[in-house]
This record gives sequence, structure tokens and C-alpha cells, in this order.
Amino acid sequence: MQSDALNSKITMPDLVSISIHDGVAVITVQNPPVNALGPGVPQGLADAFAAASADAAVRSVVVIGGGKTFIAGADIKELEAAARNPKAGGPDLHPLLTSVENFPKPVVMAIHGTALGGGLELAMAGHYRVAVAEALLGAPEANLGIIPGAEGTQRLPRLVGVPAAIDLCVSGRLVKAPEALTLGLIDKVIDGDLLAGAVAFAAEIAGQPVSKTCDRNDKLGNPADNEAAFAAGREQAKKIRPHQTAPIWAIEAIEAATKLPFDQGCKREREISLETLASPQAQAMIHVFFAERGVAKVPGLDKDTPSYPIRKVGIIGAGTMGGGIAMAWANAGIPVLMKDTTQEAVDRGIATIRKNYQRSVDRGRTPQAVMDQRMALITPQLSFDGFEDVDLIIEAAFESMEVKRQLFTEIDKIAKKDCVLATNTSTLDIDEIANVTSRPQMVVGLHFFSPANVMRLVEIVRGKDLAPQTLATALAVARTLKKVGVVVGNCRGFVGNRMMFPYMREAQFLVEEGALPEQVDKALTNFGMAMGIMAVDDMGGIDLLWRVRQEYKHLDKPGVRKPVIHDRLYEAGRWGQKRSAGWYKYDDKLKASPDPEVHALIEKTSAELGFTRRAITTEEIIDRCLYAMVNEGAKILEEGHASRAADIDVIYTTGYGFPGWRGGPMWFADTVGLKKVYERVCELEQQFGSDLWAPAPLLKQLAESGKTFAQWDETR
Ligand code: 3H9
Repeated sequence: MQSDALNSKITMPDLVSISIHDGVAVITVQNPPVNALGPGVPQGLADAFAAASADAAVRSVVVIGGGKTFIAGADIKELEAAARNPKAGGPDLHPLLTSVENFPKPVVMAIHGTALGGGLELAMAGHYRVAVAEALLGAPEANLGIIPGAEGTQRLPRLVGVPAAIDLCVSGRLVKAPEALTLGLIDKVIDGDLLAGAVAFAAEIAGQPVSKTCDRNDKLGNPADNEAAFAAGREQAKKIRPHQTAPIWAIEAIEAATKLPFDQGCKREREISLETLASPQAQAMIHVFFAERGVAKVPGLDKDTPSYPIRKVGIIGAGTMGGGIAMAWANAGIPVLMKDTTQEAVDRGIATIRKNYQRSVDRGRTPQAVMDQRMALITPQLSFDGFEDVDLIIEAAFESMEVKRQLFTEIDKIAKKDCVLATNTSTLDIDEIANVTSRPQMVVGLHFFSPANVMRLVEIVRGKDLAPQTLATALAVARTLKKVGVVVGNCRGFVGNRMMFPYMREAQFLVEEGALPEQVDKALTNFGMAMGIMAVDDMGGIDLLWRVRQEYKHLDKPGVRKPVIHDRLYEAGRWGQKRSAGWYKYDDKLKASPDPEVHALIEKTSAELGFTRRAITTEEIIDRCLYAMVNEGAKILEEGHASRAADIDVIYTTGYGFPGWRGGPMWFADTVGLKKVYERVCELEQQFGSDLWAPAPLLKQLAESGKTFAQWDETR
């Protein structure tokens, strides 16, 4: 049944509509793609509630999302504007939430897809929440550097208790409906049609007194238990979100919920919310949110370009990368053939995959049946049998041009005509590889990061002949694997590694001049990097980088300083974690500790190079490591090997452990001020020479015109 009279009262009929089903008013939010509470939606909801209130035939209300989801949150574009202009204040949902909670007839929130952030906050202001089993609920605001600022920190602990509320706000994790039911976040899981189930539920409870979440104080705990929960929450925040302020503020707001009456708790939350929204961390994290979604919009590629369907994949190489890539495909439910050259390599590869899945099963993260299904999707083999049927071949063999040229010549003959050929090379020239095939337009770089089943980044390397359809396929591959695919140009090291070379170089120079590896790493992790660069080198393998250097030795410029200490480690057999010795020594649990033997080696090398070791400050470590990276990033931009500075930020935050709360290296440079960065680069050029430190013309140009990389992006 439909009420035309009611429909006509709604001022925002496109965003929010209302219809009547057997005395139940169904209010539907239609704001694709994710029904965010953007401009007009709160007003549309308020109008719809007013209409439902005025209609005596309405006995209860259901709020539901149109399309694929409930409400995925406040409009982050609005939050972005508010973060840039904090005086204007963020969106204020208080009037809407109060009117929903005080609504005289029962209000049932019907959830499918996601109820996140402001969406969950709206749902919690309703009197009941029902959801389909697959629905996801959560308070992911910490991912944006903010807190659940629409009374979420006040209602959530009232529904789920203080420890669970802390966990949800600090981790930002999403819970499926059955867990939400156990937590008390929802009242019922609906089997079958959500709307029908929710309307039936609403009809059943019509006329009954409602309980408001704001009045439910029974789960707010006692001071002693709460103190312990807050302390544990702060520890959890320090561990999983080091340096981030939002989770700590969220705990503070939850604390207010336990100590103040609801209204005052909301006021305190609003103060904290506005403070977090105005923080540099929120600006940086909101930048990363949109940057991650922006990378799929590739300049010059029509978004409707068709892609080749990928139903089966062949992988060459069962080593760390090949195995990880095979797992990523199996996780997506797509069968893979994994080939290596010896039985031993294949056996080792499959054993590692099994061990990785088993660990996840043992931790309760993956059901055994799922592991079995995924293992069954991976076929280890010694030959190319079956490769003639696959839609995509990913080569993840030894990092040597000769090996790759041979392999691509061979697979070009085996693969069917419309099979895309990809290489996982991290540094080699894609065009040179593509040119040995009869289909250079179908050869693309898919540079995964280790462990490939976990790391979200894939650099999609665009060679000169790459066809739009192949590029569209590579982007679709990233989506299928739930990864972030960033299109980059074909230059040495592409974007990520190309910027890492000068970063590593400076770190090693600093060690040669007077710093110790642990000092460099500490400065970097205190800055916020997930790992220090020395520890990264040990994990990746000193021998690996050494080999890369050999590939490119012919490009070394005579007379230009190169790090020597890395060669010394290699020569001493200190190849990193795999040898329990690299920049650090490692125990059998791979815990690193400083090694006096390395210190001695470093001192000897410094003497050999003629350096009198000096005290190195943290500031010098950060300036040299970070600005070397940023300066290279600016060169990459002007050469067109990355489309936007934001793309570089995504590469670094998703693949290189750069802290998202600093927004990525280019955003970080913007926040420092490009004038200051440029001046420091000029100083370093004076000190260490133009071969190493010539400022990128783009950096100079932006610094001199008072602009930022973000502003440069807007001109793209
Ligand atoms: C909040 O609610 C604050 C309150 O506590 C306090 C307020 C006072 N707003 O990710 P996708 C866009 S904070 C605006 O590719 P999926 C997105 O940019 C918010 N836009 O889809 C993209 O646009 P485009 C708390 C949004 O299916 C398009 O939608 N909520 C928003 O892979 C598709 O996005 C969150 O943090 C938004 N809220 O994943 C949830 N959400 O096509 C954030 C998405 O132009 N969102 N867009 O590039 C997500 O996690 C995912 O989008 C979701 C869907 C899981 C919902």
C-alpha cells in the first residue's frame, strides 16, 4: 500500500521517500552509491518522520536503505570541507537523532549492506534494529582520524557495554549481524526479504511502549571495571593505531558516557568531535580515503572500457611472491595453476601456502572448510600444462631480465590469443619484456607487495604499447583481489621502489657517517613508519637488493657517492632475516636486536671511506630520508610516471608502511610547507652535491609559487 498524500509532503523525494504498508511507514533513503547522510538526507529524514508522525494510520516506522546498502555514514565530503574550515563546524545530526529517539511510535532500523559511522549512529537512535545476516555494522571513524561524533560514543556503550564499545571504536572493525546480535547492537537477524521481515517486526511491536537507547544505562558498568577497560583500550590503541589521536579521543568520549548524563555526554562528545575533525590527522586520513578511491580514475582511460574476464590464472614461480599471489586469487575464489621448475620448489611453495592458511585457521580467522576450498583452487605443477586455457598469466620468477625474456617468449607461444600476460617485476623494464612477445599491448606489470595475500597495493605498470582493455583488466584484477591498484609509468623501480632507492641510500649514508641502524630505524618508527628501513631491508633480503644493484651497475655514474656498507653486509653473508643476521641479529622468533658485530663492520667501513663518525640528529635522519623520497616523487610527477601526488601517497600508505595519519609522503611535504622542504633540499644539495640532491623542478616551481602538491593535483 502506498500513501500518495504522505509522499507529497516530502521535500526531498529523490533522497528520502515514504510509503505505508499495513500501518507501518517505510522510510527509504536513496542516496547512491552508499546512502551517505549528505546534504538533504537528514532534512529528508526529518520531513519523513514529521509526515509519519502526523498520520494517525501510521503505528510504527521502518527506516531502510534503497539499493545495495543501509547508510554508510556521514558524507565524508562534508567532513573534508569541515576539516579544512573547522570554524564552520561539522555536520550536526543531533536534532535528527533526538527526534528519531523521541518519536512516539516504534522505529525499526532495517539494515543490509553496511551501517557505518553516522549510519550506525542513526540506527542506534531508533528503538529497534534488525538486519540481514550478511549486513556489516561498525564505527570506522578512527580510519578517518575522527570519532563517532553523532552521539555514537554515547549510545554504543549503552547497547553493547563499555569494553565492546571501546573495541569497536578503537579498532574500527566491522561486525556481521550475528555478532552484532550477540553484542546487543541489533535485536534480530532477518532471514529472507529484509523489508518484509522488518515490516512484520514493526507491525508486531506497534502500539507497545518503546525503550530509548539514551535511557538504557544498565550496560554502562561500574567505575572500577571501566577504569580497567579504558586502560586496556588505550593499550590496544597504542598497539594497533600507534601515534593516532582519534581512538584515544573516542575512549575519552566513551568515558564521558559512563560519567555524565546522556545530554552532557553528548555535549562533551561534540567538543571532542570538532577537535578531532580539525586535526591534521583527520585531514590526512580523509585525504587518503579519497585518494584510495581516486586511483581507479585513470586519466585518459574511459571508465567504460571493457576488460577481459578472468576466470582462471596461471602463475609462474612458487616462491614467496608466486605463493602469495596464488593465495590472493584463491581467496577471491578463482582457480590458479602455480608452476615452478623443480619438485622441491613446488613442494616448498605449497607447504608455505598451507602453513599460512593453517595459521589463520588456528587463530580462528578462517574456517577449516574455507581453507580446504582455497587449497583445492591451487594446482601446483612443473609444466605449462593447462596454461593454454588461462585468462591471465602472472610471472613471479627470478628478478633477471634474461630469465623474464625467456619466459615471456615461451608463454607467448602457449597462451591463448586473449590471455593477458603480466610480470611481477619490481624494477625491470616492462617494454623490454613486452617486446619479446607478439602481443606487447597485452603485457602489463602487476607489481605485488610481499606478502602478496595480505598487502593491499598493486602497482599496475603501463608500458608504451599497453592497450586500454589490458589496463582496464589490470584495474579489475586489483578490484577482484580487493587490492588498491595504482597505475604507474615504466621507469626504474616504478614509483614505490624508485622513491625507496634514495630513501634507503640516505639511510645508509647516515650509517656510514655516524648513525647506527637502530637509531635510523627508531627515528623512522617514531615518525610513524610501520617499520624502519633497515628492518625492511633485512626482511626483504640484503641479497635481493644487492642483485638489483648488479642489474643496474652499468648506470652508476662514476664519481658519485654510493653506499658501501650494504655491499659489506652482503659480502659478510648477512643477508637479513633469512640468515638471522643483517643490519640486526635475529633470534629464532625473528626478534631483532642490535649487533655489536654490525657496529664494528660499520665503524670499519666509515674509516675505510674516510669519515670521522659524528653525532647524527633525529631531525637530520628524517629530513634526509623523507626529503630524498619526496624530491624523487616530484620528479616522478613531472615525468608523468604517476598521475597525481595523491597516487604516490596511496602507494606509500598501502605498500610501504607510510603512516596514513600523515597522509603519505607528498601530503606530508605539503603539511611541512613546500617552501621549507625545497630550501632544505637546496641545503642538502650544497652539502652533498647535485647528483644526489638536485631539487626537482616541480618542487622548486610549487615552492616558489606558494602552492602544494594537492593543488597541483587539482590541475590534473
Ligand atoms: C561518519 O559517519 C562521521 C560521524 O560519526 C559523525 C558525523 C558528525 N561519504 O568505497 P567504495 C563514496 S564518518 C561520501 O568504492 P565499496 C566513495 O568515495 C563516515 N562518499 O565502495 C566512492 O565514490 P567514487 C563513516 C562516500 O562498495 C563511492 O562512494 N563511514 C562515503 O567498495 C563508492 O565507495 C565510513 O567511513 C561516505 N561516507 O565500499 C564508510 N562512503 O565512486 C566509508 C563511500 O566517486 N565507506 N563513498 O570514488 C566505505 O568504507 C566504503 O565506501 C563502503 C562501500 C564499505 C561503504
